[in-house]
Order: sequence, then C-alpha cells, then structure tokens
Amino acid sequence: MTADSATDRPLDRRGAQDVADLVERAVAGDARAVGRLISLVEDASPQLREVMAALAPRAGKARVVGLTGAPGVGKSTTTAALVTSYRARGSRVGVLAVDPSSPFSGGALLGDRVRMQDHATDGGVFIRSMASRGHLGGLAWSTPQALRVLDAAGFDVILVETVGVGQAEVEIASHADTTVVLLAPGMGDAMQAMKAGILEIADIFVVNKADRDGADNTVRDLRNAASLDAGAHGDRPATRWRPPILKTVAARSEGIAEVVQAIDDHHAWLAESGELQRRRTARAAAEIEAIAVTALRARLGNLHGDAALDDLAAAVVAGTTDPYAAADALVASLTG
Ligand SMILES: Nc1nc2c(ncn2[C@@H]2O[C@H](COP(=O)(O)OP(=O)(O)OP(=O)(O)O)[C@@H](O)[C@H]2O)c(=O)[nH]1
Ligand SMILES: [Mg+2]
Repeated sequence: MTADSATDRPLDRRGAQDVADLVERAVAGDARAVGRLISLVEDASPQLREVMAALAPRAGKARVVGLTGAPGVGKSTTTAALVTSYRARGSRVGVLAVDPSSPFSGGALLGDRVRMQDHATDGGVFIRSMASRGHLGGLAWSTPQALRVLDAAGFDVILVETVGVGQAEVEIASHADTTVVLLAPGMGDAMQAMKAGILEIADIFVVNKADRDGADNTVRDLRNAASLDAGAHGDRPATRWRPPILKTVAARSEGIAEVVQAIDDHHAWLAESGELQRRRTARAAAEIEAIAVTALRARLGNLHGDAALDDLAAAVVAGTTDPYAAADALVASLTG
C-alpha cells in the first residue's frame, strides 16, 4: 500500500492524545497512521519528541537493508524483486526511498511507484518516498526516525533505496545493517565506485543487468579491487566479512534469491560477530549528535538580535574581547 506525504498536515495542531492514538494505530499496522508519522518526521514536527518516546521501546527488531548505486543501475527494480521474495516467505516489508539531493520528491520516485504497483494492494508492504525538505541536519536524523517508525510498526525488513551518488549516499548507507551496492556493466562503474568510497560501504555487491555485455568484466574489476582491499586489511581474516559479488537480472528476477540469501548470511555474521550491536550503537550515536546539533543551531539562530550577542559584538568591536572568547561565552550560555 502507499501513503501520501501531503495529507493530514493539521495533525501538528492537535493534542497529545491524538499523537498517542496515532502511534497506537501505527504499531497495530495501520498504513495511514504509519504514513502520517513519517510525514511528521519529514516536517520536523515538534511532536516528534513524543512520537519517538512512544516508539523507542517497540523498535529494534527490523532488519534494515540499504540499496545504493548510480542512477539507473536498477535499484528500484531490484527493490521490487526483493519485496516479492520477502513476501513469499511471509515477511512484512517497508520500503523507504530517500533522496538526499533534493528537498522535493523527484521524478525517480514517481517511477518507483509505477514499478512498485505490483505491491500497491498488499497490506504487508509499505512504500514511501522521503525528502529532506531542505531543513538543516535533514536526513541525518530524519532517516533513522523514519526507520524507527517502520520498525515499531512491525515491518520485518526495511529496504532503503538511496537516490543519488556521492557522499550523501555513503551517509545514508550508515543507517543500514546491510548495504547492497549495485553496479551495472559498461558504466565505468566499478572504478567510479572505488573513487567515491563506495567499495568500503558495501556488504554485498550486485552487478545488475547481467543480461548485458561486460557484466563479467565488472565482476572481475570488483574482484581485483576487493583483493587489493583485503591485502590492506590482512589482519583478522577469519572474523572479517568478505562482500560477495553477485550477478542479477533484476528485470527478470534472476539472481534475486541469491541476494536474499547473501543478506541472510550477512545478518547472521553481524549478529555472531557483535558487529550488529556495534553498528546500531554507532547509528544511535550519530542520530543523537544530529538532534543535538540541530537543537544547538536552532538556539544559535534565535540569538540574532539577542541582547547578549549584541553586547559581545560591541565588546569585540571595542577591542575589549576577541571573537573566539566571545564565541566561547556564547556557547557556554547556550549549554549552561
Ligand atoms: N537490461 C536490463 N535492464 C534492467 C535490469 N534491471 C533494471 N533494468 C532497467 O533499467 C532502468 C532503470 O531501472 P531502475 O530500477 O529504475 O533503476 P534505479 O537505480 O532505481 O534508478 P534511479 O532511481 O533513477 O537512480 C529501467 O528501465 C529498468 O527496466 C536488468 O537486469 N537488465
Ligand atoms: Mg529508483
């Protein structure tokens, strides 16, 4: 089922009881309620504090799988095929399409809806695109919060498709338990991915469009790069996860079962090695930091025209203090 972000804005003006009801319905699996909670996240609603407090004890069960890769490589097609596989084994699946580059829900996401329409009437599937709406701190805290909503709502697997390439992609990947990096033949992709630091974030490589020429070359390039990388991390080989390199034709669902298997294997490794706990703790730390920075920035923003700031500015102009000492005084007054 799909839920639209543009609906139900007036919620912000309602009371705590409404928030509690909404959370209760979302936890019971009501798709509209889930969608509205994610809208609150997108809008950076003041009610998020309450929402997150209510959701926190119920979250922590979902498996978060990130799918990333260059535009057009086949992320959405692969996501749709993975949804089919997970549904076949009875898992409830949430799909979050995140666009770090745009404050708007762009055209790629419309395309996703078309591709996802097979699943549109399935109550065990929730599909949602999310944009940062340009607010400061944006996706650093909104992505984990949206994931928490889906997690608490009982989705067993959450697939996060990141639209776009580069640093933002790497950041979004940090929210996943397992990151699947997709490449396609003939795009000079493997080399580009290496340069962009994409290889380091991959837990699983998928060379999609294996029906096209050059897939084996891409696999070979990746193998070479991976063995160089393994040489650089020669220590503790037994405990290290070696990212498998799989070939798929997502458009025909070929190789998708192997991807699901690799995700399962990786999850088992995460749990056994302690890496799952480490990753989730690192994620929580990053989320706390993002919220704290956003709060501090908001307080700083409110200082324009503030008497204390004016006094400090006058003192700097008069030469009785320097800007660093003045900034220290300001920070101390904010956090004290
Ligand atoms: N030949 C071939 N085409 C494929 C395969 N998988 C996907 N495609 C096609 O590649 C195009 C892009 O696929 P998408 O799934 O939209 O790719 P994407 O990575 O989600 O694209 P963006 O979200 O725009 O970055 C579509 O026309 C798909 O039909 C495949 O295995 N083989
Ligand atoms: Mg897509």
